[in-house]
Amino acid sequence: MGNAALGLRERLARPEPLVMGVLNVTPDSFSDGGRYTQIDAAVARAQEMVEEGAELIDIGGESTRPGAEAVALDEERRRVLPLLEALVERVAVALSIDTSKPEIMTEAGAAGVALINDVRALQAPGALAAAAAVDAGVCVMHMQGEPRSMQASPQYGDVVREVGDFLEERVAACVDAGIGRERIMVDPGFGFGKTLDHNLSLLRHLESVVERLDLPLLAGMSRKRMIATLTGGVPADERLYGSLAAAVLAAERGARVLRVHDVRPTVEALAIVQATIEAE
Ligand code: 7PJ
Repeated sequence: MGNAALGLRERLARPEPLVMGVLNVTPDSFSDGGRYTQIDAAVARAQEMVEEGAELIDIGGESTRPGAEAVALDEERRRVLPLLEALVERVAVALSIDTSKPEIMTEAGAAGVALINDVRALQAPGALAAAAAVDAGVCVMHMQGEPRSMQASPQYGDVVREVGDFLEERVAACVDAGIGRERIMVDPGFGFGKTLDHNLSLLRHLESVVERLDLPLLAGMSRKRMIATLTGGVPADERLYGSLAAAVLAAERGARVLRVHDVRPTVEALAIVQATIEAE
């Protein structure tokens, strides 16, 4: 049975927000040991996140952090495909592949992935067609520039309007390519070619983005620099409290999927949000 059969779409139709756990497989994420050890470690981490309440696991083999260099196709394939195949067999939640490469989309589709998560919004040549041919959802994200240089000097007239315009255009491109609206999620791309003020405007006005696009919205702010900047520059593994506040604010404004590193704390925080939304 393909992992896609686990019903991400049905899950998104329910009102509770869901947590996507981040599983990075860049060389520094599960250091030392051979390839099997790395796969075992990554599978164990995925299982841990599922036990903590993750309903989606996002597998990423290309670092898209500010300043990161591009990764070659073969290298990305080697990082993510054996792991994806192992996870499809061993975890009982939907799997997402964080990629911009059409070849990886096709191969991940054959392996049973449930979501194609593309920070470049399917703009690479061949990506729309590759995603359209896979039986999976897609997440299109806004980014200004490219990871290597995107934080140099991000500029917008009206960030909320421009991000909305871009997402609307990409949704239309998806639909034209044969990707039905029921398969599409959108993401404003926190931290991707945005200053702190841009990120905060997007968060403050997230509800208007949700209403404009009228599609499930994914928000990823976990441990990002915007959290550090607002909390005195704390290192990445000490950004939990700020990350939780950001996830709560996004969920309260209508985000349906929260992409996070700290699954259990986020699941617990979101339980309070959802109970409050449902209260009399
Ligand atoms: C995001 C992502 C995000 C989506 C990364 C990091 C950078 N995919 N992949 N949204 N961020 N859809 O986690 O710091 O915000 S990688």
